[in-house]
Amino acid sequence: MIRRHPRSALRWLWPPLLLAGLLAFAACGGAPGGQAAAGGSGGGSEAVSEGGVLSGEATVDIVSGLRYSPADITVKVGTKVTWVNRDTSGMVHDVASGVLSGSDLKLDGRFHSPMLGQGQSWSYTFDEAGTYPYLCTVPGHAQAGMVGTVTVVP
Ligand SMILES: [Cu+2]
Repeated sequence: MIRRHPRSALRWLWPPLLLAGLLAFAACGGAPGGQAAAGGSGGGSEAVSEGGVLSGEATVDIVSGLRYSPADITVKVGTKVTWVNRDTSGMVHDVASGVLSGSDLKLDGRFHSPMLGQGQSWSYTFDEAGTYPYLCTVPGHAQAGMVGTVTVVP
């Protein structure tokens, strides 16, 4: 039975119910059997407590002050990380896998972006678990603190 009001102000009746439907898709996963603890094979465990493991896609902003933001992220294997140069000073920066040793750059060649101008971006997909320190190779930048780390977890 439907009752109709003789007067109805329908023009503002737009409840945002569609959003609820989109969220319903996110509930998948879960092991049906429940795995017992398997025997660990040695090695130190890498703590992942940065506030959340990112997956799918992640973005690191290159910001003014010679910094990556956030400098340290933790992602699942297979995550595509995109660095975006948002440094309003107009300086170019890059993203090179390696570490700072003293004042020397020690690149390991796992990845190395081109120089990114303001507004430009570059992406890399991490297909193997591990720890990936990186830095900016513009002279003086890494030494000033322009370093970061991507931690990739299974
Ligand atoms: Cu730089």
